[in-house]
Amino acid sequence: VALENALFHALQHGEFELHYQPQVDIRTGRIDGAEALIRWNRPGHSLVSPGCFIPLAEECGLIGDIGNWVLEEACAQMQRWQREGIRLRVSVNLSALQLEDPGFCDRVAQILERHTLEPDQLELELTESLLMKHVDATVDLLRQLDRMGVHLSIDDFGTGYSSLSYLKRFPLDKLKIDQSFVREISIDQDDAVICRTIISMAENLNLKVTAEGVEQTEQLALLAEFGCHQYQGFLFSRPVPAPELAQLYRQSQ
Ligand code: G
Ligand code: G
Ligand code: MN
Ligand code: NA
Repeated sequence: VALENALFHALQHGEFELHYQPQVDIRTGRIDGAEALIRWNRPGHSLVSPGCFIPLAEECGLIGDIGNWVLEEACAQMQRWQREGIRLRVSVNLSALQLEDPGFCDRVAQILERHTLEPDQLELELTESLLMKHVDATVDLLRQLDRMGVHLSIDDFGTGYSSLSYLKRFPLDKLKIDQSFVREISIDQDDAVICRTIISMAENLNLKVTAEGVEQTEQLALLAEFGCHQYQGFLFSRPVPAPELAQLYRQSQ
């Protein structure tokens, strides 16, 4: 309960911040996107990991408000960058509960409009388990978002228990290969085969592929050979505050 109260307080007192991890076009080496990742600067505490407080926010019902704050802040930041001549697609992680809000689609449309952004500048990251909940309602909602022009990706791809049938049912733009398959790609033949297979399947389904958790040049070389489009990982950069992302963007152009 103490932590729940602290989360509520954090939202009201502006203790949350977004960091951005570059997403890099493998062929050109240029940053063409960034994933927004929430950070909590809790006074008197060291950094609290979202891996810890996001599940708590989901349990105590604060995820809706926190998720809305994330969307709002990510779009505000895109607008600031746009004014500086930096044009990036920003991806935002969604929790299942956010899709249960019947007003979600309208809210996204309003936020984009208020920040004079094109819908295709925003990407929403969904997990397989999220897609498997309330399949029918989710399909409708995702179709609305897709018609609006918002991009949709599957996060942590390959780690869910779900069947692949949803790749046909949902209007997706991108698969993000989970970092667990990338980690040993250059030493484990099975992981290499999994990555290559995901990439070629995605190619055939007209989906883009982002590899996550790329830390070594050997991993990047293999992913490039397999035809992967984009990568994200400590090899290029950790998630960083917005001003640093702008610097990295300019250096990469
Ligand atoms: O940066 P990392 O430790 O930064 O993120 C840990 C976990 O928290 C990841 O699974 C990531 O998807 C999740 N996460 C980070 N930011 C957000 C957010 O804004 N919303 C949701 N739902 N999850 C987030
Ligand atoms: O679950 P999701 O993919 O949204 O979360 C991304 C998580 O992966 C964040 O916690 C982020 O900090 C972390 N991450 C990003 N790049 C790397 C990397 O190269 N190596 C490792 N170990 N973690 C990474
Ligand atoms: Mn993610
Ligand atoms: Na992921």
